[in-house]
Amino acid sequence: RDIERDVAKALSNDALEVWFQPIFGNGGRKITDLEALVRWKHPRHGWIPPTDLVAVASFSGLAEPLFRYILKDVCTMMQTLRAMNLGHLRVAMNMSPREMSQLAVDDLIIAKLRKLDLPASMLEIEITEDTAKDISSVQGKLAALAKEGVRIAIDDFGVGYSSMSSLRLLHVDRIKIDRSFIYGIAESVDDRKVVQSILGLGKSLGIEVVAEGVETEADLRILRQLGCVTMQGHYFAKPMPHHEAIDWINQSR
Ligand code: G
Ligand code: G
Ligand code: MN
Ligand code: NA
Repeated sequence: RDIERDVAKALSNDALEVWFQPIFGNGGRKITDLEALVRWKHPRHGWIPPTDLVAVASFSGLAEPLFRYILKDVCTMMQTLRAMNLGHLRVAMNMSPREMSQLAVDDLIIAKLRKLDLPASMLEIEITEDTAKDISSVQGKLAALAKEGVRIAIDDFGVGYSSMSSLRLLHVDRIKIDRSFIYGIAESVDDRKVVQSILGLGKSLGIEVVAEGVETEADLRILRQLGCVTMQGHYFAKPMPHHEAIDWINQSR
């Protein structure tokens, strides 16, 4: 189909962009990571949701080329950060359940990091709870990545399938609370309780918890009250192209 051909063309023409959104520690006071988010502006259809791009690529045999493309831009950002003496900042890359099960993501990542002499500890991968459904096909890959020093986060936590045991089996360093729970936090006691219990879970398992989708001052205040340390959202910063993200970091220092 047309769209499949367009993805192939975008990959060979270098027409995809990877944008970066800061993640903050210390109660929202200090940048700790950048989350990489792919962006594709189709010449006729405009901005295509990344999940659609990833889905099209995976059924047209382009999953690996797309993955390599994004990984390359992620590594370029890591190189930029190191050159600025900001090697303590990490870059987080999203991976769909399909990418996790179908691609040799561990080999691809480890080879790339070694080739560029980049420390594995600068990279975090974000998998979703649904990846944990098919635990046997991903456990070995995650173990290999964790052994190398790559960090592992569970994204969109609370809306998908995952078991408490999978958090241990999958070497999880971080849980990212789905932004649907943060959205209502100022109005909804129930959402606040969900967030509180995920924070408690993280604390008792020794897993860092990130609140995503922080959009207002009120969200921030409540999250701090609940003891949440790590946060991300439009209130702090939106996803930005490579150079804007670097300018943003320089200005906020
Ligand atoms: O950036 P945005 O809000 O449009 O992202 C929408 C969804 O697409 C999110 O679930 C996000 O995790 C996913 N996504 C963004 N970039 C990537 C990527 O590079 N790879 C994969 N697999 N998913 C991505
Ligand atoms: O599924 P995942 O958590 O990877 O989705 C990340 C997407 O969420 C990013 O593409 C980004 O565009 C979007 N996002 C980031 N911060 C906010 C926010 O504060 N509010 C909303 N509505 N979306 C956000
Ligand atoms: Mn994410
Ligand atoms: Na998320």
